[in-house]
Amino acid sequence: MRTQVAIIGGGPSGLLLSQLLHRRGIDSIVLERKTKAYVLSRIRAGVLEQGLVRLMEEAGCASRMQAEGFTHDGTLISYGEELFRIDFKELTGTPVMVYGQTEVTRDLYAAREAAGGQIEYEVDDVTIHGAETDAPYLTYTIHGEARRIDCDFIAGCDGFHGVSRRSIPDTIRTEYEKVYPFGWLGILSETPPVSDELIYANSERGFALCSMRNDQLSRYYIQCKLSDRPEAWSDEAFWDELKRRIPADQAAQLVTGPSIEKSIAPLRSFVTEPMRWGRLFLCGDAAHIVPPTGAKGLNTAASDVHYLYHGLVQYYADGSSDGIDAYSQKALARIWKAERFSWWFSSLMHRYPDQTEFDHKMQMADLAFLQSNRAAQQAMAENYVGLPY
Ligand code: RFL
Ligand code: PHB
Repeated sequence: MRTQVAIIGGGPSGLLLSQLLHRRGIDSIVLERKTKAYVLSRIRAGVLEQGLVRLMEEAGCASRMQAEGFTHDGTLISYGEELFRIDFKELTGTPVMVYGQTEVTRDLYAAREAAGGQIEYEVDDVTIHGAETDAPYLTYTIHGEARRIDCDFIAGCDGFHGVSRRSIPDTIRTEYEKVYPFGWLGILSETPPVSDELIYANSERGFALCSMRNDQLSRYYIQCKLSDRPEAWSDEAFWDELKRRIPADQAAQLVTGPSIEKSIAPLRSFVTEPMRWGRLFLCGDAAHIVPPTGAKGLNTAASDVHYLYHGLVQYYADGSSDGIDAYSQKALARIWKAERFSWWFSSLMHRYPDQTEFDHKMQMADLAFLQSNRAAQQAMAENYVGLPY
């Protein structure tokens, strides 16, 4: 088989890139290791920056998001007995969109299928060949049968555990990593959200987050030990712990119910440089990970897709490789700022096992400053709604 852009990974990065390229007459094939049902069963991001909203519009995939998503003009932060609001709209003129990654992915699959786009599911042993030549190709197996795709470019959109990043020789690749000494235990429940806006809570007992998918579907997280297992947390134990970590008024109003999903995610900051090796380009979680506290993971994947998509369109329109040559540098410049914000917001909101009383006082002073200082709020809001690209 032959295509212009071979895309490894059918998560949001790979599907969005494929659909955007299709709208500009550039063909691609997406290779996905899992089934579509499996990809759609992963509960992940919930907060979309306007940059991603615009890309979904450009991809022709925004109508359900516009109808069913929720625009949030601010967020709530609690610590000790305090609760305050960061007003995104007033501070930056920009809101965020609450619409689940599962739904984004579902809409992108529907668009690819409607356009007759080629997606190969349940592929194994994807191997990258000739990335440093003008004739790269991929080999893989599907249901035991060996196949090959020749292409002009390869987009590595295969997430943190994919093959693309590891295909770049160690001599070329530098990795930067910070692993946090706790995880997030998350549940999804068919209950009305406790608040119209998200609540990020720094409590004596650890971090908690109240989020949502719609007015009958809530998403809650609590900081947990890395050694915890989701099966060991009963729904009752989760709700009790959550109530102890959020402000008393909200705890009193919290509607509880059975969880329909429960999982633990570790927290990690990670960046690989460069994001390009010859004709291979890394996008999204394949190249970088942020802790979820700033809701930046899917949104940084989207800015990568934006830069790569425009570089490829320029290449096919007028033969100029300026855009693709600048890809790694432009993407990384934005990534590092999102890494800094996610690291800062995580450090501010969690309890660390080795935290001293001094460290705790620093967190409280930082939160009190954020609560009372408009410039600090503005910096937080600009980062949360997404830096421009
Ligand atoms: P994905 O979603 O991991 O998709 C990669 C796809 O590649 C496939 N794959 C392969 N296919 C073929 N061959 C191989 N060898 C392959 N290896 C892997 C995988 O099966 C998969 O389908 O990466 P992508 O597309 O870059 O998207 C990134 C986002 O999924 C991720 O950044 C976000 O979910 C992170 N994240 C959040 N981001 C936000 O912007 N806002 C949020 O509110 C937010 N909340 C979260 C999050 C992530 C979380 N977890 C569980 C990690 C909350 C959580 C709890
Ligand atoms: C979510 O709804 O899953 C979510 C929201 C905000 C975050 C992280 C996760 O910062």
